[in-house]
Amino acid sequence: MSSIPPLTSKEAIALEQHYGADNYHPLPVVLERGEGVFVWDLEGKRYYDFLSAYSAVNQGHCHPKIIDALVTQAKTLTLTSRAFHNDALGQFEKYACQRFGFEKLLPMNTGAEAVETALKIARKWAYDVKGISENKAEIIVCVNNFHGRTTSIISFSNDPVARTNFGPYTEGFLSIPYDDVQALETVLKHNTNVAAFLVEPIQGEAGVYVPSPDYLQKAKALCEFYNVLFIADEIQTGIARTGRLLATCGRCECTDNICNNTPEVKPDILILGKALSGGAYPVSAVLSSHAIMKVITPGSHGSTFGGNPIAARVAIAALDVVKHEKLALNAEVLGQLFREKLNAYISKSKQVALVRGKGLLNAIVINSSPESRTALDICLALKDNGLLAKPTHGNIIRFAPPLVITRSQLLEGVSIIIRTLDIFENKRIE
Ligand code: IF1
Repeated sequence: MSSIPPLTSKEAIALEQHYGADNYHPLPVVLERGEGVFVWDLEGKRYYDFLSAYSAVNQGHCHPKIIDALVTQAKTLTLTSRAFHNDALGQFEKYACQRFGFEKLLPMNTGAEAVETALKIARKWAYDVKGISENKAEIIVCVNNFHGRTTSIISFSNDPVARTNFGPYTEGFLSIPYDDVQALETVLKHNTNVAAFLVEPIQGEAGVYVPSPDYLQKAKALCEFYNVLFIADEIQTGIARTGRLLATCGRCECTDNICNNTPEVKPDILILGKALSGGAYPVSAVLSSHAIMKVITPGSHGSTFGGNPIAARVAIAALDVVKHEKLALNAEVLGQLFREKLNAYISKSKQVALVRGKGLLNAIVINSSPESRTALDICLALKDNGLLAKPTHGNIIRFAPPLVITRSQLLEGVSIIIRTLDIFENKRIE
């Protein structure tokens, strides 16, 4: 038995406010338990989780197969460091390489670490292979990107809250508008020192911004032409979230023809995190080819926890669940249904301007300023009505339920959303 007495939600929030750093502004709900698409607060109220821990819990909360893998391995061997081999890492590396269509995998823990790893690989490749002179390598990134919180990553963020007063910043990044092939071509033409182009297949934090259908394919072709590595950050879009195993569709797992309209774009470097573990454990990875990964040599990169046996077993189980439960297909089909239902609502709505997204990564844009608190107020009301979601800006709400959601659960979620939006329909719009 734990010696900590049970808390009310109010007490739990007060503890965090008193002892915790103030780096978040969570909705006032204290979650205690989760199962599938549902989470429960300390008072026993049940909610639909339409955030899925920012798409980490694609396989649903506490998926029994993933938790089994976690518990079994935790009772056997937890951590060896990479000073020794362990019997799980190689199996995970083989499984993931074959599944995603790559030759080599470098395991890390968090998304930001994997992004850092990809940037280090790209820079070293630029010097060792491409022949760029020392310290001159540049990496192209996009305006409104989100790739994590480390000092180097925030160095190329344009979000003032994430960036201001954390300098001095890491140099060597060139920023171009997202979804702008011309801008990419111009930078590539005028800079001979470019190592890589780092891009999110859909910009999540920017408000689930889906680029033009041929953007990634054209960007990849330009990168090939200029001998520049194409790095896809699929930490949020990967692992079936957008209706395919990867949003870049590196390996399509759908059994029918729903992917035929999407051209395959194979990144030179693929970054995965979040749902790679189904949210049960921090697991991230960078995948690439022999030719690129060979620039990493003993001692040049690593991590105490990266590639540990629990992470390896959990990731294999999490990827198995995606395949066996056909989560990509479910995300594709139910994502279409979600947008269809909300579009029908929007056609009669004065306050919701549009719904956009792919698979089960969607957002609604409200007719309100990005600085307003309308989206937050709607999320508070959604919470009262039993559905959890989070604004990305004052006027955008992201909806990303676990991909194990059923059709009837999705429809119930939609009806909660519509019922809640209706309450706001006649309120004054800021
Ligand atoms: C937070 C956003 C989501 C990511 C992409 C790398 C990372 C993330 C594309 C870093 C992380 C999270 C982190 C979370 C908020 C969240 C987020 F709203 F900020 F943009 F998901 F949409 N690349 N995204 O989305 O991965 O190091 O966190 O494991 O509070 O920072 P991480």
